[in-house]
Amino acid sequence: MKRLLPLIVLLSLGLLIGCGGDDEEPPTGGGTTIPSLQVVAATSAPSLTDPDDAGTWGGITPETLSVGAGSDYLPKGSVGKVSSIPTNILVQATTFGGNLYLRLQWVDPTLSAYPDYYAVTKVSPPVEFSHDQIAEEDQIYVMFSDGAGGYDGWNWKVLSTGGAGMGAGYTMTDATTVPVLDSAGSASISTVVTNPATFNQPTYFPADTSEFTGYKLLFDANILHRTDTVRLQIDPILNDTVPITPPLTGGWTVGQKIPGWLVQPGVADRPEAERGSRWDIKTVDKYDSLTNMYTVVLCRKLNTTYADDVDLSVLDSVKVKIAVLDNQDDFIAGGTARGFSEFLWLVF
Ligand SMILES: [Ca+2]
Ligand SMILES: [Ca+2]
Ligand SMILES: [Ca+2]
Repeated sequence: MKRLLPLIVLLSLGLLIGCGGDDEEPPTGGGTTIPSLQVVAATSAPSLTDPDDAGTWGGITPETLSVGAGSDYLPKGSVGKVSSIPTNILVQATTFGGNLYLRLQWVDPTLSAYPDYYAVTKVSPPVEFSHDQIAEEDQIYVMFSDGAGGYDGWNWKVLSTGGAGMGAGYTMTDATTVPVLDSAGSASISTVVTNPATFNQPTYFPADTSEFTGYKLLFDANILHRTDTVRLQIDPILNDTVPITPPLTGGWTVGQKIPGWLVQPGVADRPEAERGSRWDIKTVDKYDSLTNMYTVVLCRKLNTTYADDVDLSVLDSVKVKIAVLDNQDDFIAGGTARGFSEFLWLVF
């Protein structure tokens, strides 16, 4: 027992320090050790076109955060039951040129990227569609504690922000409200616009129409208006390509999807003053259908100068929590499609 005494004293001391730790002092808080990640500056700009960028991320060991394993992970009292999709998320971080770069990886067995879509219900002729507006897709919130019970939120959605290489800024001010979008810029900017319906038929189609298999319909390329005619398919009787007008021709399959939103590329390249506080986060992502792994890189200025953002440039550390939503658009609702991570200290 005598031999153990120094150890017990040491452990007790450690426990006391742990419990008494200020919430804003890494690495402990609330009696539980909070993982921390030392953010080291990069020597060159991390890629915003390649989410793997081995030159940047190959040398940074990821921190693994648990997701949804306990009520302690809830960000607010009003947020409902925690679920466990996924069970963990890998986080890497670095800085370069006054920006914070985060790389997140998590497993999601379903690429849920159709918040609004038309589906082929009848193939010949004319092709008929249903129109589903479910407003749900895979997404994350990276939540930076503002030190006053709220969060500065970076929100990435697989299609409706990520399709344009962006994340949207949100403010989470108290325990009773849903996240509120950061203030807009001087110009009204959207990363997506609706693909209008006429009698349930989409107005815009991918230019390869029936061959289309993706979920991103880009507004400024590979797009076909319903009244355009194209030479697209072989007519079996004429044995020649014939001009057709979508969607009245064959070549479609039942269940095939046409995006209900058109992605506006180039939003990330627009002037900062136009993008404003709402669109101050740039992203690049990929989904690996073999490993079911999302990889998302997010980049924002440490100090955006906007009032609705936490100024990370004056902090030596910040507490971060991540919300992972699987084909879900409701931040507050419980259920199996939404989980929150434990806290992580980013130490600058
Ligand atoms: Ca999913
Ligand atoms: Ca912002
Ligand atoms: Ca913000």
